[in-house]
Amino acid sequence: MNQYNDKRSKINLFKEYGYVNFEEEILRKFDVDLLDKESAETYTNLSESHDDFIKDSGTEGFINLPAHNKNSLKILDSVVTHPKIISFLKEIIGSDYKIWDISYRVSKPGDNGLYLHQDGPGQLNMAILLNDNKLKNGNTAFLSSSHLIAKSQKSLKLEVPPLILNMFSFLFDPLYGKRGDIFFFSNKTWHGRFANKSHKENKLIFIAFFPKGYRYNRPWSDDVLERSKHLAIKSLLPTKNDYKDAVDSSCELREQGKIYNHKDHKFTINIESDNYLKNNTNIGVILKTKVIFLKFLMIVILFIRKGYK
Ligand SMILES: O=C(O)CCC(=O)C(=O)O
Repeated sequence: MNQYNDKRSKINLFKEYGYVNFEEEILRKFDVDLLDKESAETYTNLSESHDDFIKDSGTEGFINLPAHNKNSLKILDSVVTHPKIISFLKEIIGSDYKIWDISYRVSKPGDNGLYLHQDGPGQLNMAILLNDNKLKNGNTAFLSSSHLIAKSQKSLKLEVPPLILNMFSFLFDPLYGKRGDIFFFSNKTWHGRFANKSHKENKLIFIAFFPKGYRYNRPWSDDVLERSKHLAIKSLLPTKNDYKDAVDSSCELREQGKIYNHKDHKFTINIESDNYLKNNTNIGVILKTKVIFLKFLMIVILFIRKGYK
């Protein structure tokens, strides 16, 4: 069962599956074209030795998009201040959130994909699709509803390698959509990336939102903050002071049971609590079966590796 034929509200779908395609016309075609064209140009011209260049298990791209692409801030401003997006964010992440990362990612033909993992607590990613993708090729893969599993993926030793993810791709659901779509996923949902066996690149922009009091990576430069000063997005871009006062959102917090809670936090932090999960959610038989099957595969891999030593 996946959500693509499910007609319930986006908020309810997100809470149940751990991801949702917004399927609303939020971005104008003109703006998507501009984002795509300028990001691709920056990526082509950026030196691989630049701090912002990403070369990571098959994906490439760069972080810190507004620092490189002067037009992007205005376009992203129109997305994150759209009333439908604001009401979704408020319900899912709480009323006081910040954007700590905006990156451009390209999965190239031949990319072998990315292992299944979780990210730090609270993180909510928005993806802007820069091409249609209705197949499983170079796009993010999700184990549906796995954000509702109380134990961490790490503690269950289920960080499945890309080979297994691709061999048993029917277990996972893709980040599906068409060019210009807005997609959200909880970074607690077990996710990785399908191999790119096509001849086309899969490109998107990731915007990483974090709830009040959390931080990630580094604050925005004075240059980006200055350029955003007449835009509403400015209040969402963390400064050096926000960085100083915040907790680093890392997987270690989850492993150590040190989740920072605030009364303004909502779903993305609530799902870090065993009590919340016990009282509000239910793990279905399909998910349980998939997890048991993945565990079995991981034991087989361990066994084979030992045999080769
Ligand atoms: O590249 C992707 O599709 C997934 C990226 C991802 O898993 C991550 O940034 O945590």
